[in-house]
Amino acid sequence: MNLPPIPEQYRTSGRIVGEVKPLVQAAVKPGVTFLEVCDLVRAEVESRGGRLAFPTGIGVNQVTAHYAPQDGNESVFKEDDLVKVDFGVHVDGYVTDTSVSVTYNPDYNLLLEATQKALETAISTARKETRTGEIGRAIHREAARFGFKTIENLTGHTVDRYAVHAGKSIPNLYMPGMQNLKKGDIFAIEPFLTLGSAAGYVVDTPSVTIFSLVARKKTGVAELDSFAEIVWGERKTLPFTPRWYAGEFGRERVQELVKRLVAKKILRAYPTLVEASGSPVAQFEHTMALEDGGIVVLT
Ligand SMILES: [Co+2]
Repeated sequence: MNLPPIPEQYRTSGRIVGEVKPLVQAAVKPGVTFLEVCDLVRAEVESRGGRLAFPTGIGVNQVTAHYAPQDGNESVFKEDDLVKVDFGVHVDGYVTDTSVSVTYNPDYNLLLEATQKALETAISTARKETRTGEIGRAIHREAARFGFKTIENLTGHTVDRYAVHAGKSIPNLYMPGMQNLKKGDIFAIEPFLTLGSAAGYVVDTPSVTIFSLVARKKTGVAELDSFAEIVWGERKTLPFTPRWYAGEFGRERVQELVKRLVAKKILRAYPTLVEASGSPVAQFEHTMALEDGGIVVLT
């Protein structure tokens, strides 16, 4: 039985990601601020008719995922940093997700090369193999070949309409008993590699800059409900960052509203994740579809 074709919006979303990615790679330079790169991603995505699927993540060195700078942040990229920019686009809710690593520090060249190779190996494995554990094994093996480790508690993931993580995971090392891929799945593969001497896993930090609505639910508190309603109107359950609403509500006020909605379990919080031993982490990511004819890379 042939599958219905994947929604055209996935291809549009992936094409936008593919066009914006080289602009991002070129923009990350010593002296450029984190916020300049976030603003560039947003402007380039929106001028092509897409929307951000989640707040653009800026991960410098050991900062591995889920960090979105807020207004007033004056941090700049430095000469010896390893920088990851993780961004995603949705078109009508259809999500594609990517990540690139950039460095001007020659000490990290091999780590970036190995991470890129691990992604390529993972994609060619996925062309022959629907067992997600085996894709993880291929990533891990490629990392080890270069003397590096993978981050064991971060994974690739299926995506769906208005969902960045749709249920299945693609691990970065062999894991038994995982749900396998099937035709029609759209998924991101994202190897994270770090030094052989590193702990090889990430931990939460107290910094939280990314949130999403758990559901559209009323609290009975007017100001909370009106904020949540605005978020729902723009994001549904897709992630957002307080910075996006600071203009409308004021920077401090948004932080306060968000905090109260997290306490009421209306919002989910995604803490910034860092490598446990403080080691630098590299990441590359593509989103692809498993169609009748095989794997099609969308991004
Ligand atoms: Co991803």
